[in-house]
Amino acid sequence: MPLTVELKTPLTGPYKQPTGLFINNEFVEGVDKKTFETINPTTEEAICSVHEATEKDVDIAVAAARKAFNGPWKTISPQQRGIYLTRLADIVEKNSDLLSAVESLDNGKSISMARGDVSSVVGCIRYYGGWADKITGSTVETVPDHFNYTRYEPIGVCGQIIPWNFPLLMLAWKISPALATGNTVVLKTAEQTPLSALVFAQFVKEAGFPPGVVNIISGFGKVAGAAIASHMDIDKVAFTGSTLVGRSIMKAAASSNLKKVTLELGGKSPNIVFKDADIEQAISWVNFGIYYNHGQCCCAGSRIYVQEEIYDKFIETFRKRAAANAVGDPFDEKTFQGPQVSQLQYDRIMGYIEEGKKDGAKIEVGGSRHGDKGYFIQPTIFSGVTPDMKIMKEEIFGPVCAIAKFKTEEEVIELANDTTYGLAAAVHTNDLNTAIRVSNTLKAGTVWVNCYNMIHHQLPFGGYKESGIGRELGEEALANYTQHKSVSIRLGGPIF
Ligand code: TXE
Repeated sequence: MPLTVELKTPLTGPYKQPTGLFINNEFVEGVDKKTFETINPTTEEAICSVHEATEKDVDIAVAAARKAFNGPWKTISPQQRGIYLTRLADIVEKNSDLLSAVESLDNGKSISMARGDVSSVVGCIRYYGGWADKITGSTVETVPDHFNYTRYEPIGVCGQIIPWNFPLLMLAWKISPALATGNTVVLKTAEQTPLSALVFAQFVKEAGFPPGVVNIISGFGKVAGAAIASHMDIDKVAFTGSTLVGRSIMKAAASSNLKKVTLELGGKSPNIVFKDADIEQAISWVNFGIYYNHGQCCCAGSRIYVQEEIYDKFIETFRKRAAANAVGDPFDEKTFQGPQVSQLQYDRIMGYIEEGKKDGAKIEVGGSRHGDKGYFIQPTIFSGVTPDMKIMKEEIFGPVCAIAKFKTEEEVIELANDTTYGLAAAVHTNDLNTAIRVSNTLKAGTVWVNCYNMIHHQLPFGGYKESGIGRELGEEALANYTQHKSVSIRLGGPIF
């Protein structure tokens, strides 16, 4: 199979799509010459095939990353690392239209959201480019005849496994802090969405990164993903995906070489609306909180708690708002919600909708397929949902939310924290005291007040409880990609 195919998108016209595995700055075939198709979720038809990595290819990519880590990458100054990253950000920015269009084609997200993603990708890479030469240790006074200092050293070869909901953005979140701190990477994309990362890979080479520093492979979780998690020469694995697979990654890391592990997993985030909130504003954010990216967000505000005094008015207005969300062709500029990413995700979500109906929750709006082609699901609201119902407990990862009413602040805090997850939460109120009191009590890595989904690369992001381990973004992510070394020098004086 060729290493490049000609594809076209409605916005860019024809373009050259790489299909190979990106190892050592070149696109190559897999050792076993396997390929797999990627499906357009809007049409349910194959877009093209890409080369598939197996364990043998993971070995080759890891060897390339190791060689680069021990060789050229080690001798490059932190400032130069930053220059590579900022140059990469500039090239990505210049190619925003192409990257956004490929993202919409392969993932199904609306073009306006894809553009937002690419703009965040640029911001994230540039931000970590700025960090590269500002990673400093400290001197520590212990006793007078010792001079002590600490250093932050790169961990080594990092394996990174990303999901399909934000293919380019997850790539940027993973590689940027890893490269800024001097690591090399082998990143596996999700099997549903390999295309945009392969277009991006060309820009890595163009930005001047030495061969082997960034390796990007397409492949399946159980084969290439599992090979990364259990590899004896990978020093750290970073994973974003389901809690189920997160556990298996941790087990594989533990039973191989005890590589460092960071995990960004699922969520079932509460979105709390107090009676004193600006109700129109709150509904806009609640709508954005659950339906943004078609509900395919780890931090989606999928449990909505509304204080009883405003419950009926809230439902009535929110129902109209959700029904008005434009669902359809991702390349239509007006579209807010495109198709779900795959048949499998479509079936999972429809299964949850059936569960909700069976359990006796009330459908306020939606609940069915949208159209007759593509994996489209109507924006769906369930009201009167009780804590024991599956749709209140489990991550649905689609355009479906569960609403319940509450009486008091104490009650809603208990309800909000009654989950095994802890990724995000939101509070809508005009009372500053309530906002701060509740935010500080919620067990979640991020709390938004009077807004939702306002993720920014300068702020750490990650989960309490079973939503993950470690933090991505912000200064905190640098700690996930460095080893801290203490050096203690005896300056003479008496020996004990
Ligand atoms: O995830 P998987 P799936 C949640 C969401 C969704 C559910 C299932 O609830 O409905 O997970 O989605 C790779 N060893 N999230 O099945 O399987 C896989 O190839 C190593 C939340 O798509 O976890 C892909 O690259 N890797 C989430 C990545 O893991 C393995 C985003 C994610 O796939 C592997 C996505 C294995 N054994 C889904 N099995 C979030 N936190 O944002 C799979 N993979």
